[in-house]
Amino acid sequence: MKNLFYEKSLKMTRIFFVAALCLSISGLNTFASSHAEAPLTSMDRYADNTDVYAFRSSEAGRAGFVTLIANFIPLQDPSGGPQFFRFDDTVQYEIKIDNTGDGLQDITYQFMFQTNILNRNTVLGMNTINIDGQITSLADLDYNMPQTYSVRRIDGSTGPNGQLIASGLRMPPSNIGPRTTPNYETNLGQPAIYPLGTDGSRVFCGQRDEGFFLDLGVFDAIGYRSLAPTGGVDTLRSFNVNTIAIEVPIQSLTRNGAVPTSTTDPNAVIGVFSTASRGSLRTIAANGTRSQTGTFVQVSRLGSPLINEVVIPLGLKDAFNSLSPVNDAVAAPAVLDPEFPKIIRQALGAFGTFDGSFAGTINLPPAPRNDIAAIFVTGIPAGAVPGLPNYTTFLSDGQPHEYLRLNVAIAPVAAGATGFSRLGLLGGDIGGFPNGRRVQDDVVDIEVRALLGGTPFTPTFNVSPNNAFNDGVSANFEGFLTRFPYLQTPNAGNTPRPANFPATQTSAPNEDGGEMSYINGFPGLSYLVKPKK
Ligand SMILES: [Ca+2]
Ligand SMILES: [Ca+2]
Ligand SMILES: [Ca+2]
Ligand SMILES: [Ca+2]
Repeated sequence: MKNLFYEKSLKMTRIFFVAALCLSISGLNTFASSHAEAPLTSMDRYADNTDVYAFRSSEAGRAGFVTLIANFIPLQDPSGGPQFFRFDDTVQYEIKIDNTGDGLQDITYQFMFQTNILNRNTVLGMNTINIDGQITSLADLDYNMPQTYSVRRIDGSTGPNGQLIASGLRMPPSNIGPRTTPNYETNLGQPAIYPLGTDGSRVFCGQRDEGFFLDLGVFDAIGYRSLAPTGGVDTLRSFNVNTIAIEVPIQSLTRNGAVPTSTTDPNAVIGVFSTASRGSLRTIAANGTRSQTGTFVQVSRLGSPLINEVVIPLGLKDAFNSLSPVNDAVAAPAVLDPEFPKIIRQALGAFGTFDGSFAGTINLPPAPRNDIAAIFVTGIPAGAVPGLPNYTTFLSDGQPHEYLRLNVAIAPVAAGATGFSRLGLLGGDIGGFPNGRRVQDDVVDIEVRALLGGTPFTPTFNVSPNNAFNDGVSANFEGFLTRFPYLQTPNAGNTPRPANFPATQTSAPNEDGGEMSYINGFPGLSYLVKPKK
């Protein structure tokens, strides 16, 4: 049934698109969609885009390639078994590229997953003891619920059904723990990197360490511990995500099918975003089975980080997740007069930082914020940033289209290399965000500074504290790989999770009256929660 639905849905893509267009004009409230930052997606995590990355590959020997990554299924506790984490067989996951600036994808990489169950008589799930209980290869029979996937490329030459470029690729299991999945990266992670076609492309789908790093205390009334680059808490430390990563030659993504040589070449800029779609009709049968049929409807969408979180108003968040970038004009008012910088001003004016290093008034650029629009919805025109090499990330037909914009003619700057800055463009490094997004880019600090006007686009406001914000977390705790798929080995289940708070913190009351004790001195045994009702 799924395959039939799958084929049918592909044919329906265009019909859906026209329908979506009409709906977006007729009334936003008819939309339903999701992402953890939005009301509906927060309840649909298997279709929840968490982060998109797009960058020139920095791995040795891969200079002619672009890496595109879309992450899903946030906040995975590595020990969350026995089903653990796999992609949703009923979700259509896609990475889309607009290389013409009209907000419509010209190239789509479409991923569909299928779970198989070897032994239905076990009480366990993803793994069980079919042979010896250890999963030491992708083909190991103890991998009891192996998931495979297909990759389809849809572009102008393939027609709406696209071209199947791979099928039956086996996902690695989640990193279940040191007994079940020993030597995870060697046995299961690296073998799950597959070649695609004959042009050197590669693909990886599977669990990874959560590479997004920030202090989520920011959502507690801008609870910055300080404004320094260190001293915060990598709140997402030790969590995992599910990753879809693809690495393809530059010329397979550009408008003219060529490798651009000039950083001001309009053909050099590509727009990248990711979506997840579900069948419009979900059936829950009395025998316990569930199915989805009907046209695929987009329920999650992501380009630049944090836009839906901190720019799009609550009442529009679900709608934004259902929109194509072609229709982003409806969200333009939120971009031109964003609320979040005002919240920062208000909260820090009232509370300051935890360490008392900052308390005071922040002056903000007045609306309309054309600087924000340039950074996020049209791209940066050539010559717009004095003092930096001339380049462009401009990609727009004049309308706002929110996605990552990557100039593929700009040479990659690897983390640690000369010229690298975690602040990307703001740090004088045009190899990073908002020129695409590398895994190491500190997008939280970059975006907060941008929202406060602390950029060269608004010189009057490009002063401290506007251009000096740090959330105290400047790197992913687990680090990154220097090779595809760049995101680190997933954190293993069944190992006590390290603390998400400084070791100096000893105890704090729980909201519901329980008592939370943090045990220090044990790197693994970091906290206990004792509910007291
Ligand atoms: Ca296009
Ligand atoms: Ca085995
Ligand atoms: Ca991490
Ligand atoms: Ca930061």
